[in-house]
Amino acid sequence: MALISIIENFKPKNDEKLLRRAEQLRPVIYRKKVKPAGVFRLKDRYSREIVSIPGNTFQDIVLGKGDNICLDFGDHHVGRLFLELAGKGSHPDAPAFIKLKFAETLAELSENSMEYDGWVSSSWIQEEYIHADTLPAAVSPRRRYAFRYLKITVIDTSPKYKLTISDVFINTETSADDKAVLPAYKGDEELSAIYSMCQRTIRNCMQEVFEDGPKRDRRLWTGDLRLQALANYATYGNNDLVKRCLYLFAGSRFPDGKVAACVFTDPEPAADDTCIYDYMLFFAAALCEYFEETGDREALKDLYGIAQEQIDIALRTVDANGIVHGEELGTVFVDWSEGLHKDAAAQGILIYAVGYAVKLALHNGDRKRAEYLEKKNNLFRSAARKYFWDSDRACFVSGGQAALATQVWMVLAGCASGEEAAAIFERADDFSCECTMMTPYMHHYYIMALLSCGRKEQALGHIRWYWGSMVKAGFDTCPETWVPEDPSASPYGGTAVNSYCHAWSCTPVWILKKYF
Ligand code: RAM
Repeated sequence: MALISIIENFKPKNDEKLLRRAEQLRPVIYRKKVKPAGVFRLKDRYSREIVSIPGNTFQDIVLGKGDNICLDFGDHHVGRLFLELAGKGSHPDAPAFIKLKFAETLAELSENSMEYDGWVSSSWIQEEYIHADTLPAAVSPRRRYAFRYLKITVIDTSPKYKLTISDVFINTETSADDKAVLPAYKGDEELSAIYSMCQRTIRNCMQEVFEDGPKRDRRLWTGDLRLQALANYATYGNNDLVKRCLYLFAGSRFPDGKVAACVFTDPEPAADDTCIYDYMLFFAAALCEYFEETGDREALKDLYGIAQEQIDIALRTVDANGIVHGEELGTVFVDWSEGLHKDAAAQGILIYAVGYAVKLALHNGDRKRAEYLEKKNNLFRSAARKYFWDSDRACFVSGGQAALATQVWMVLAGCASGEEAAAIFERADDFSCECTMMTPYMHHYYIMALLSCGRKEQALGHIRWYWGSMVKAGFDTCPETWVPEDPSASPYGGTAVNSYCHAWSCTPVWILKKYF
């Protein structure tokens, strides 16, 4: 499913006061110099075969036309590259022409970007062609990159000279303060490895906002923010960054008041003309959790009305049977899995979000609103039971399909609970076969559903199996989509644009500390 929304003449509704507050909360960026930890080359430019380099140093390698050299910076980093090139042989009589390929994973290093033909722009693929007219030359691409590996391929020098690399380093960037990081979760080897992969992920996505991924799209998404904030509370505790992002979403919205799925911050804050029904509703959850974490009354006062407005907008799409029609507002996302029938999940998401709006109302001393919403939720739950519960199969069915994502959202909405819900998840594998969940984002909600009905062991087992399989596959940070049985799955029509450091995927940092 391609997620592309274009609204002609879209003009976001901006609130200067809220945007000014967001600006005041712009974070400090911390920088650190990182040198390569290893060096190797690929047998051929796009080969997966690694050839080791004796001595493991780059300074002695002489590169001619067609040669490549790969630098391993030892871990995933976000930052800017500095490279010093020199000529070897006769005086250079032609420019050195090189290609830089930045890769978050080893597999990405061997991909040929020309073969990518998906619906997400190929301009995200991290590569640059550079001419050095004179040598020696200091080369520093203007773009910030997210990578562990760097491949330098020499497109050409000249018959008179070859190329050497005299120095190379990354100046890393993050708004996560390593000195302020909270103690790590102490688990066994497997859980500790999962924790540190997840912590690295949130760290590297913390920039001037919580970026979904520092490779792509490098910006703020509402649904991502809700989970990023949780991961942040358990690790770096940069609560002002969460606040800044909430104010950005509130400060630039759809003309009709909807919180956009995503907000651009440069050159000026501007809501994207994309509405995701689920994300719009999660604004209330993110605000509620932020308030519970910080007790920040200023934010509650400024943003409460906007959070409740999102709920009211969604309530207007509920039909006479008590069933919501989120698709009238924008995309109903739920997960990237192809073929997922989303009606029941949309109903569950509404009930779930209304639950947070109730809590928010109580935090704000708004009893009447809380009671009104509680009543609505009871109706929505009855409607969900009536339309989506299949008593023969003893599970929820949407459009004839009993997907695991459907069960998750119905349980999180309280449409089944206790033993009934637990019995559903005892058969989780059957539902998973019906439609495989594709993102760690959806797996997060699965874990939360398991915990809500007392299946703690299954939840921990699932963290070990799912996130553990990322560690086993060699990821330093969490990928945005991950299907252990199909490592090259991509919702975009090609893995070249997949992000391998995606903060919606790193919630075990929070889950492990809170529940285990
Ligand atoms: C992708 C990004 C982002 C997500 C949206 C729905 O573009 O991965 O994280 O929120 O999809």
